[in-house]
Amino acid sequence: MKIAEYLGLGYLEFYKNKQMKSQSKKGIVTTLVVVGLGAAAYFLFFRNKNGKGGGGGGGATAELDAKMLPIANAIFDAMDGYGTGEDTIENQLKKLTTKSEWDALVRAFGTRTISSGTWNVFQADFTGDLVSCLNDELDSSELERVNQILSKIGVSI
Ligand SMILES: [Ca+2]
Repeated sequence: MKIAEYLGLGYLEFYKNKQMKSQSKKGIVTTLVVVGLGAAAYFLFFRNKNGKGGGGGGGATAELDAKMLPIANAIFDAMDGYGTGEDTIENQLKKLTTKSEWDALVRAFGTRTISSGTWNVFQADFTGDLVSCLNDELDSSELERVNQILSKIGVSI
């Protein structure tokens, strides 16, 4: 073997080695990128799934809850303080067209404290969800009317 050949072979070996190294480097980088993307995708999916199960995150549900918020607020205002705006409560509940909307309304209402009225020492404030607040504010004949309205969407309180 001529020295030039020897050098050439040596160079070829050196070159092959270098390529293999850079290929395995590329392989490691690719693996890291794939693992990273996988982890990111998993994290996003997991967080999304969690959001839906938890505090009412997910798209359509959150949208419907937001749509029901003005109704929840109007019903709250009708109950808050002295007296009760029965007509307002009934008119607001008549806006509901599906049980899903009722469920969204209950979520939008959440838990609230209804003032019994400023300086009302005869009755304590009431804290609860929509159903328990309505039960606290309405008398039996008013509740009957409310249930008649809600029966059209398959709800009874
Ligand atoms: Ca009241």
